[in-house]
Amino acid sequence: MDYSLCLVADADFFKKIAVQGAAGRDLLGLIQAAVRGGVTVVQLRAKALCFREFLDLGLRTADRLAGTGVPLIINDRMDIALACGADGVHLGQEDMPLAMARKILGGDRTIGISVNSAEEARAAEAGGADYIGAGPAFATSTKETALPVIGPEGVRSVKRAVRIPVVAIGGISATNAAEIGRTGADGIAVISAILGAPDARRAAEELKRAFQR
Ligand code: TZP
Ligand code: MG
Repeated sequence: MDYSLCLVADADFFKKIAVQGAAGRDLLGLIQAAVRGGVTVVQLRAKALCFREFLDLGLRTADRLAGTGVPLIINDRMDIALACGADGVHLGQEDMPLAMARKILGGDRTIGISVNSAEEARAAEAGGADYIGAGPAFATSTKETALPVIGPEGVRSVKRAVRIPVVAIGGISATNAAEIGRTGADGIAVISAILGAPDARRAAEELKRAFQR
């Protein structure tokens, strides 16, 4: 799996952030544009949607991604991941325990685990995670979190601690993506740098270029 550019498609983003002109923008259209720009993984995140709304979004996203080779990962919600036939789930430290998720999802599908330290990363790897989401890499206003910013140094220490792929998240933009690239991280995950950009496709292209440099 190519983790180099993960779009965390947050259905609540346009409600939380006052991005000029972004109100009511079509998330599916943005996902599709971002995939054309080189996004390699789409993770759907929707804290405020009810089951039916999330399911509908998941099914429609899966439909759009069919044939692109870009996997669909569902944030937090095992029920939604199973119901829409997603390629995997992404779980935080307070979500369903990894061992339980693996039992339900089986060995073939992907499980990503969010970590804030090298210690949490080691535990996730030992527990059978497929990849790590490490962050917040930089300060971000997209997610309300009390977790400390780990910085590029923190991302580097997570990367050194495990053999599975490490994706950095939090406050990543085309301006600082190269710095994350130098940590050895396998990828970057972004919300606002793509969903908040005037042109999602171009934003993805720029992030990709910046990270690989
Ligand atoms: N987890 C850690 S930071 C974050 C998540 C979901 C938010 C990332 O959003 P942005 O806009 O890319 O900083
Ligand atoms: Mg979570």
